[in-house]
Amino acid sequence: MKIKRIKVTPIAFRDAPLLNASGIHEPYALRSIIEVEGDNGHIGLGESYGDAPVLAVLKAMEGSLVGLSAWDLNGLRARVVETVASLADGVVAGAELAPGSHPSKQVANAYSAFEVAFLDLQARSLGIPLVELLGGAVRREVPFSAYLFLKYAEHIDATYKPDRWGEAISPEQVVAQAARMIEENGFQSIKLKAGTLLGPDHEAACIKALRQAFPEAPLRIDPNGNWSLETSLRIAEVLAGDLQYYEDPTPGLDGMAELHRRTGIPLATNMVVTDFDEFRRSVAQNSVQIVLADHHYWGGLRDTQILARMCDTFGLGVSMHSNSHLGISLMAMTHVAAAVPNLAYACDTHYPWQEEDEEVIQGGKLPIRNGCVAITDAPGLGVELDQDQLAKLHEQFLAIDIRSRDDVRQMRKYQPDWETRKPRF
Ligand code: GKR
Ligand code: MG
Repeated sequence: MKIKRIKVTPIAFRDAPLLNASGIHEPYALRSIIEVEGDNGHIGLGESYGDAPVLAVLKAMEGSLVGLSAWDLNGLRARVVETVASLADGVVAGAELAPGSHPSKQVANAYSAFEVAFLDLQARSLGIPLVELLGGAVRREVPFSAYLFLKYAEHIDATYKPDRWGEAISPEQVVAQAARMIEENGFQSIKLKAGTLLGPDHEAACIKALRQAFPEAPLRIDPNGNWSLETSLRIAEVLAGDLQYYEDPTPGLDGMAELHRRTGIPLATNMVVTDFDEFRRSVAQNSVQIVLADHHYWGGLRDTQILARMCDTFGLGVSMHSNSHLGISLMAMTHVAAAVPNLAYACDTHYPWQEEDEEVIQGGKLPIRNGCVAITDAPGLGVELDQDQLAKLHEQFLAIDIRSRDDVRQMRKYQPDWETRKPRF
């Protein structure tokens, strides 16, 4: 089976005013939707970042893959490497909180975007679920966690009406957000995004309130490296006993290693271990105990399985990181997670934050039941593209002026003197 046609479509969908270490989400998130058509008429789907530097590579790949065998993943990798090298001069910095958009990840993330679509095409052609190409499902239902954000009620500059979640600034509001997200999706684990301008003590108070409201739920807090070692040590003392793991409290492999040495608290990351070289360095100094994988920048579904195997070999836990995404990514995450035997923690997903009318797959948003996304027997990823929705979200992309995610620029609309400073606290 040869590749007959490739189409990469940038899209934009509404995103809530979620606070984080860089600042605040912009009113729209960007993604790329990838369609890979084989000469047998089947179409494989992929979803990746939509930021300009990533999009430039994905677009440049459109012509170079036609005629390649859909089974030739080594050939795909070689063509990605060639394309990235030919574009090297045009590269600009990527968003810090979306590690996959960083220039050093260009090959891994472009390869991943097409690898998923190639695997989807292969599986559809064989009439089997994609997970079977990954060795088969060790679980049919993949657990995800409630991913909470401190947030404003509305954007300062959006032209659309406020999202349905309302403000979440006080601990009581954060508990209400959790209750609603759990009620709607059945999540059993809870993660709070921290590192925001509200400060570590306020965020620790939110965790205390969550602990009281949900005494049994595993809890995580993720300040995205925005706390100094001293602050991380102080908050570790406050939250000792409340956390399942402490995610990226402080920057760098050295800082994380020192924090673990002094507290013994399990540390998770999607920031200091983002490739195999950082994995090696982390293992050498025991910087982290849980790696949050993300196929979008770890080089695809098969490399994510290799990462999981390495975690097993070195006695580390493995789970999954997420940025704002739609259903194709959710199903790619679910298929690979279903094929990872040592996945012992509920994965992250931003999916509940995405609006009902902005899913790009047929049938609308995928259900999350009992906190899990299920693998079905449908071929490939098990989802079909809704071309009308794709066209609508592409129009939306064309109508806005955001071309790369920039949460700092957005925060300056609220606070003109807002600066990039890490760690801030
Ligand atoms: O969407 O604000 C956000 C998150 O902070 C995201 O960008 C991070 O990459 O969710 C991510 C994380 O776990 O660090
Ligand atoms: Mg994180």
